[in-house]
Amino acid sequence: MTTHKFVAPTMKDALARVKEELGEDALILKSEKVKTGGALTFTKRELIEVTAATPDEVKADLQGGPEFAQTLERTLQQPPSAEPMPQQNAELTMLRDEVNKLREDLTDIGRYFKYNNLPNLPRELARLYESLRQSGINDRWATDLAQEALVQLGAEELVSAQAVENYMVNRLSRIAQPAPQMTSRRPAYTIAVAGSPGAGKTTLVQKLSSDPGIYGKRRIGIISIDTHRMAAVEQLRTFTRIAGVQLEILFQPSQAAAARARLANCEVILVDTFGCSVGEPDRMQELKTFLDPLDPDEIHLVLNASVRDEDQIYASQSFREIGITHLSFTRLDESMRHGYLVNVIKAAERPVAWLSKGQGFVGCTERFTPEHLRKWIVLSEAVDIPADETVFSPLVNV
Ligand SMILES: Nc1nc2c(ncn2[C@@H]2O[C@H](COP(=O)(O)OP(=O)(O)OP(=O)(O)O)[C@@H](O)[C@H]2O)c(=O)[nH]1
Ligand SMILES: [Mg+2]
Repeated sequence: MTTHKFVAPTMKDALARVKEELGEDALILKSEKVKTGGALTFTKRELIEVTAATPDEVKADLQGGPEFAQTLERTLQQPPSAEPMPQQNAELTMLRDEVNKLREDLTDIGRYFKYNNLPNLPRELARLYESLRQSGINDRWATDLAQEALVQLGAEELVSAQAVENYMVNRLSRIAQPAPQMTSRRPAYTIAVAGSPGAGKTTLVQKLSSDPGIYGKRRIGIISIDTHRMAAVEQLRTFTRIAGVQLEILFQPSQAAAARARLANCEVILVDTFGCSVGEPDRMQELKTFLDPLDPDEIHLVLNASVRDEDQIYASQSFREIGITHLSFTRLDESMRHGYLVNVIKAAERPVAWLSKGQGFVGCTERFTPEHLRKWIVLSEAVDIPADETVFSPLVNV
């Protein structure tokens, strides 16, 4: 068969020459790297050689006998070379970039229709939607929730503020789940608290152990592993002396078993830990070496509710490695709205145990329930929509 060889510095140039000389329909039979130049290595140059033929030339050869067909088949069956040529690499990268760009454009178009062309919402749902957003629930998520409610609720429910509210509280409580009460009745049920410095861990331990509405009436033991600061040890010594609570201080993880044994008669053991900043992997690892031998039934990540939700989410991700089982929030008294906590709970994927507000030890801590969710997302002062206005078009910036 008549074939044609084209040698050029790049694949692009070689293909351009093939097209120019053999036309658009030319068939590429082979391409390979070839070296030209003198015998000396440094004078050699790498070029691309493309073997091509016109469709008529190929056909003539196939008609002429099976030999070329077999050669062609063998060539096609050859595994692609392990290392694609630079030009092929460049072309693949370009193609991949194009596809990714197209994908991004499509996602943007999808988002535009989803979030900017949200159908008009019935008044009660529009009101709750606005309330969700003002309470701090992520804008996009609030839009998804409103759309979902529009599909799920019947016409009668959609005109009832109560029905819309109940739907949303139920929906969110599937994500922000209240932690079940202590399940095991085994003695010395152990609850550890962990979190960033100043999150309110020690205060929470003091509240849980002294509030008669919580564990205040039970036999409580406290284990402290916060020996980094002598002031912290002294603070707990004074508290436990006054509260009549047994205290064990752990300086080494190896002391864990003996400390637990001394507290064996306690119904609940609370473990207070040193604060770990999210950027301190060594400290986090040290915390884990203390907690592992204590084998707590629950490990609560204590989060300061007045910190930005993104930072709380970041903390929740960092503390995952120590085996966080629950979330407890403190300092709720320091912020006015709390819907943004649902963003944190959603990201952390852990049930919520305690909510704490105020510095007093008694009466400032509550078990989280769906009713808290209701208070968080239904803001009485949320944008009021005039009674005669039955529709509302929320616009969300993409
Ligand atoms: N307003 C308010 N202050 C709180 C609350 N909980 C704790 N605090 C205060 O926050 C400060 C830090 O609390 P701690 O309990 O010492 O925090 P911690 O996480 O043990 O801190 P480190 O041991 O240093 O990591 C103290 O001044 C507490 O009184 C709360 O719910 N509301
Ligand atoms: Mg502390």
